Amino acid sequence: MVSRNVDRLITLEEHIIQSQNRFRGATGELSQLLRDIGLAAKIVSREVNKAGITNILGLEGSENVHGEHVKKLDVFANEQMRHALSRSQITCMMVSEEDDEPVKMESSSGKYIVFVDPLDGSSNIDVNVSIGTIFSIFRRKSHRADLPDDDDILQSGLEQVAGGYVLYGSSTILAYTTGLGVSVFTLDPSIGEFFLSDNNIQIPEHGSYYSINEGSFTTWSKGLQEYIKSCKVEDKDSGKPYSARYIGSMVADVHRTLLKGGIFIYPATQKHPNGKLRLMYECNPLAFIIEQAGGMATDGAQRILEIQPNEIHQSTPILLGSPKNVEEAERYMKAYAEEGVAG
Ligand code: P6P
Repeated sequence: MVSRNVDRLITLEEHIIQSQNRFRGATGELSQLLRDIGLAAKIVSREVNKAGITNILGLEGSENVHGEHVKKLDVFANEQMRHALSRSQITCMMVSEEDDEPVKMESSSGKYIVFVDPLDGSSNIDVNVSIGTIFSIFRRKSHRADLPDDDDILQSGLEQVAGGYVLYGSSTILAYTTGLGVSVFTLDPSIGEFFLSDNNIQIPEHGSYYSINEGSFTTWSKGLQEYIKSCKVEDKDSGKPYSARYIGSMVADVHRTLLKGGIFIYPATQKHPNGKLRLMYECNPLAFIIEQAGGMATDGAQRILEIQPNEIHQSTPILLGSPKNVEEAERYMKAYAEEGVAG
């Protein structure tokens, strides 16, 4: 259970409290919010891991073997996150991939706004591929006596106070950062505790994996096409040819990139001219994690975290991973910039 930079069993709760003590004037509210998210993750993990057995994969409205009203897992996960966030009255608003509009919490005086993709990659559930929950936490700008407004919601990723993800795979892991490095926890389902498995994780400076859906190759920019072609040609200095790895579940592809290095790309394509992945509840929190681990995350031209949002569900192209890999990809894309999106 204990692994890198960890010399004794530390639970998620203990780690959150210890981290809180490093923030002068911390009130414990962010710690409570992170613990609430951890609880929701345990509940979702239990359902994800028994989905195949209880036929919960059914569409909404049907009944499972226990005669329970069956929800699709992403609806279930969204409800669990909403319950967790409303319980402690610390969150004034939740913005979810599952809800068209921001959801006002019972307590409009809460200090935080939480963006969440409750179950990213949910289309992979039916084929037992790893899926994930992604969360991003901002402090409201408006006074707690007022109702939250657009200025509270449309903040750049640089304003995040915390970000992280849960990966429901062969084991359930939770990774988060509050800007003091990235810590990764592994769930021991037998006792329902997340234990610290990697503290202050650092992404390799360079990696030999590239991760992109090559099915849309013909619609990429010329520069990206040339970069990916270069990944397949022998070049001893850079360890090419690289290995291609693409799971099609962002949290799983990003977690592998964090641990093994390399680059993950979801580019602009003809079908998704602004990219497919969502800025506020997919790209921002994962960019926060990758940068805190010493990596890079850009849209091909600027840091993801510096993008000023104008819409809660807007998407963005994204390249993230080891600095050397992202820098090389950007060099290719800039060199051919005048070509635009090919095809
Ligand atoms: P494509 C899953 O549906 C998702 O939102 C991300 O988790 C994943 O990275 C991406 O879409 C995969 O998209 O177009 O390659 O199937």
